[in-house]
Amino acid sequence: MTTETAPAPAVTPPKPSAVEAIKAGSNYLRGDLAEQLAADTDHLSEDGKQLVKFHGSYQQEDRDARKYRQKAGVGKAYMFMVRLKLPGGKLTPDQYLAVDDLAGRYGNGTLRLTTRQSIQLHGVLKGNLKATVAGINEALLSTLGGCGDVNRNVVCCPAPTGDPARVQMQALADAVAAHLAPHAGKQAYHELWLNGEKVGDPAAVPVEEAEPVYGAVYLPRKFKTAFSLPEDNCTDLLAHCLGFQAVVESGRPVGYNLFAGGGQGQTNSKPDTYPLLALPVCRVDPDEVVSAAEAVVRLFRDHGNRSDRKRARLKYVVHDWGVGRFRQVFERDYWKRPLRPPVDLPISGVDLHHGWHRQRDGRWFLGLSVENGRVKDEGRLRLRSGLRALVSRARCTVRISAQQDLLLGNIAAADRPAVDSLLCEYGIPRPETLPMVRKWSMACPAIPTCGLALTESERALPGIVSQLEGVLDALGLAGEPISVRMTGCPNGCARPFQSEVGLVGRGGTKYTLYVGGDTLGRRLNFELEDSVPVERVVPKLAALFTAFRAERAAGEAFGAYCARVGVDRLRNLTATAGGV
Ligand code: SRM
Ligand code: SF4
Repeated sequence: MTTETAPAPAVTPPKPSAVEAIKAGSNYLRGDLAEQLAADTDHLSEDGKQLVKFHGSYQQEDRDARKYRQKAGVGKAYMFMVRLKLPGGKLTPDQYLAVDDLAGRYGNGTLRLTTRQSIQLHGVLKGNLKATVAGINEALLSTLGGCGDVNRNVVCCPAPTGDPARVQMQALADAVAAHLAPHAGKQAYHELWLNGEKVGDPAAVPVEEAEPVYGAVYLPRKFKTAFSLPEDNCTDLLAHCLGFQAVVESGRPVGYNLFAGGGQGQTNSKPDTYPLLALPVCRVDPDEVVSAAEAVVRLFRDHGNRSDRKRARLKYVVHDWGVGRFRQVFERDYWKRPLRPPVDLPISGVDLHHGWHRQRDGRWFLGLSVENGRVKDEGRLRLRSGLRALVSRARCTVRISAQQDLLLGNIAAADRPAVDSLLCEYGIPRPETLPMVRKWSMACPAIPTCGLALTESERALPGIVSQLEGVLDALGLAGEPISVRMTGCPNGCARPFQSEVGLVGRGGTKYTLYVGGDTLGRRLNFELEDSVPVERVVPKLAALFTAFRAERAAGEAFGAYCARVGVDRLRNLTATAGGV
């Protein structure tokens, strides 16, 4: 007797997203970018727009000009953002000065320090794009992989203290960045932006030789890596696809806890998108870090979602599988040896690295707070000119933090007074004179440059922070390190879902208000109210701060208080604050 089983219903694999086809047809990131860049046009085609990201640039438009240009019936004012790839945020004095020159020559005259320790130039016209990228490379820097579906800028505590753990982490961050840089993509980059010479034909060799880690279609989406210390989580380790937390014994780094699956972005219309914190997976030795990073990247390459770009991040693989299955698959198919359990090392601090600090070699570094990472001259605060003067005269190294701040290093003790007087001359505030809430605030660029912005952010936050300073001062809470982060949309570029107060653009002048996160980046916040008009934000927060002052437990932080009392009580407090 034969038994017949019904054939299993055919499952149609989901259709790959349009970007997958663009990558596949690009011959390792070339496409027809060379022709497009040479053409006498002010913008790129849709495919060119996608490919140029891998080379470190985004096509944007001047959004301030949008309305009047529409009225006048003229097209968009196209311009490009150029993002450096700067592992650990490190620059020599000459490199910093070269980037500053380029910002003046081809950009909008400002430098934008990013939340991933990089620098962006904004307002570059298409005709100047090649010269800008070439200029960056002349300074021995690069933009390759600053954006696109690859491992993005690797972040790492930038403090040039010289202690063994930071020295090792900074070297490993460089090593991971170098190892995960696109391989054939590098050739394409040279052809397009530098010498124009074609070195061999990558299409003629097997994919695994041409692009050994990524393959011909690269990753399903961006991938982000961070290094941090338990007592100094200045890189927000848990916001990353992949995090390495140093395990330090008797002052020596002896290994790393590997975390996976963090990320911030969410999309309003898609309830299956959300911020998630990375989870501990295993422990690796220092000499295993690079191969562990590659193994996680390979897992993501093979298992990440290639049809829905909104869900194409490693965080959804970890979340959808559960960390147990993630560990299993990682161990069996990618790490290929037994995983060792992570060491329990709670995150216990974040150092903004502000002010003067002695390096181990006897020299000094100075951490400066840069409001929302924007380096510009405005009014009395001539930050851009002041930094130029400081870097030229003190020949100090420059490091950018993941909090959008700047660390000037390698300064001789004898030069400190001269540096201090230059700060004074250019109106650059010493961090210890700044209110806490300002130092702990961050905002993304949003309008006028970001094409995805629903509201203002960088231009709106300083005013809100000024008002908050007044409220906190009056309540005697000025000394509290309350973190306030703002973004112009829920993509989360300033990591607003981990801060004590998150303000996320909803549209027009309305924001979703989040509270209950953690200054140390250990906890996600929660939504308190949606679509809050900007003028009601401060009154609502004032109501919360007043209750916090009266009801807080000893030593309790604002975010912890909000998490403890819960959303219902908080909503009662804010319901009518600032009007209804
Ligand atoms: Fe971001 C897209 C700016 C860090 C999540 N981000 C963008 C774009 C390129 C807009 C676009 O796609 O057209 C923004 C350019 C604005 C402009 O005018 O410059 C932009 N992101 C930034 C920067 C400059 C914000 C800042 O204030 O510094 C940061 C540059 C980092 C760098 O140097 O590489 C920046 N972006 C982040 C972070 C924070 C982080 O990585 O620590 C996040 C959240 C973490 C994460 O990835 O989950 C982040 N950016 C996004 C997303 C949402 C991704 C998602 O999972 O859905 C987008 C949208 C996208 O990729 O389509 C995005
Ligand atoms: Fe643009 Fe949104 Fe990122 Fe802000 S959070 S830079 S508005 S994508």
